[in-house]
Amino acid sequence: MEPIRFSDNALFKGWGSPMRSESTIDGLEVIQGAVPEGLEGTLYRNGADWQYPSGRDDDIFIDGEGMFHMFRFEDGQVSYRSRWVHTERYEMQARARRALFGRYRNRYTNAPEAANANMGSANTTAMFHAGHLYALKEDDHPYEIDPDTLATIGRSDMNGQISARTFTAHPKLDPITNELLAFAYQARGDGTKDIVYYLFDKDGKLANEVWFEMPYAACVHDFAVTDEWIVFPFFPLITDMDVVKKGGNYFQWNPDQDTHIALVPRNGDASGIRWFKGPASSAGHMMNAVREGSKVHLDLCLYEGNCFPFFTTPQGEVTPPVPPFLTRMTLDLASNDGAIAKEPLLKVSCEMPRTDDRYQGRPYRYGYMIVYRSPDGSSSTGRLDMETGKLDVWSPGPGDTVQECQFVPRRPDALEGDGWLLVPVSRVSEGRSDLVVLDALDIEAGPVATVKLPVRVRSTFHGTWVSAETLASGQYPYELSSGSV
Ligand code: V55
Ligand code: FE
Repeated sequence: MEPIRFSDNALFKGWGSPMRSESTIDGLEVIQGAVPEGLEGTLYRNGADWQYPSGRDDDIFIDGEGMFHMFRFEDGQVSYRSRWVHTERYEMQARARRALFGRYRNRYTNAPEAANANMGSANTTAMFHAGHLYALKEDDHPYEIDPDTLATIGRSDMNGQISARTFTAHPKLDPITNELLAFAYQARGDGTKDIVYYLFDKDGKLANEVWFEMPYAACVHDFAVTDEWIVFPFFPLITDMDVVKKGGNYFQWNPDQDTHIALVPRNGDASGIRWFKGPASSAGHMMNAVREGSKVHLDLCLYEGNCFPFFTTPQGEVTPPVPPFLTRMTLDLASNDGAIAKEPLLKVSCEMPRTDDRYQGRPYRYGYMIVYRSPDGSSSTGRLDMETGKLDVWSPGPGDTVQECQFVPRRPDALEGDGWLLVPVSRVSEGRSDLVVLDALDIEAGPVATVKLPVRVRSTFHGTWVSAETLASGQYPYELSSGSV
């Protein structure tokens, strides 16, 4: 067999060094404070780890096999479990005892036996809808996961309802209506311009499906929703199949192409789509979208340039890294100029934006994010009051970093912002993690509980909270209360 040795890529050093192991820890130590009463349920997180060294020097952090994590809060205790997602590619590689998949999303660089395999690593997020839990990656169908054991149940087309070849890793679960809003891009295969918007009802039945074409074969990592319009941003990170077939990057940064935004009617069809455009820019993540009369506001972590410098230009140029800033893009349906207006919302750079999920697509007051303001490489959890512009910050300490937070309402009908923030903290110097519980009303007061992990939760991208009640019933019991705290 081939020796197991990872390359000198900085990805595999320090905090990023591959874990390649699964954990089961019942009753984690609570080293500070106490788990709040009423916090009963499971935080599911998904990330990437490295099953085998690729033997290449071009690995990127968004690749790697899905490692699915759960933190179960039950009667004041928290238990942790992590499991590989047993995708088709994970299973093939486990049998071969080596990497068979090459460059990110590029099947032309796979080992011959994997040339026609499904490419999905299921490494990006967790989704719970209509009683089912899934691990998602945007280039393949969902994989269903057992919510208690994290065993992989299998690849799912949701009862034959996903005719696209792919499915987003940024679905929007409306916890008020229990609808699932989702999409698939490059939906008829690698390099295709096809995109489809999917709306599923509370029981998981397909309720709307709108196919249309993107201006180019974009990377559509995230989207946003409102009560009437679904917002699809297209940034010029574009797939060129001639390049892919030669073993090149799956996406290339095209600064001479425009940013386009399509507004698709939430309950209508493709004839109602409206288009907007502006200069090249990019983003991974949307915080929210809201409709205000004839205007749709899209709040996102915007890069005035290329958000992924490892994707070069068609000329092979590496573009300089640019910081993401929370920005409001406004699209006016009453105007015919199709322009995108831009307004900065925060001077500090930030990523992984979240809200109280009950307010996705609805007028909202609070945003939560990872803020980058420390020269020492540490990061903090922020809460932005969109009404006053005030940013509250909780920092884990020098050198330590936070991962994306999860807002949990204190009660199903709590006011907006009244709840907890669950924050995975990377104790970089100690090579292990904590899970911190903040009171979302006062994050600067510091954690109400710090739950210690003896292991490293090395990288997670996104996740979701499933209360004990939701797990039992399959439905979210949340209600909208008017106003915020
Ligand atoms: C992104 C993340 C991905 C991916 C493509 O943040 C884009 C953007 C975690 O995986 O495959
Ligand atoms: Fe993402």
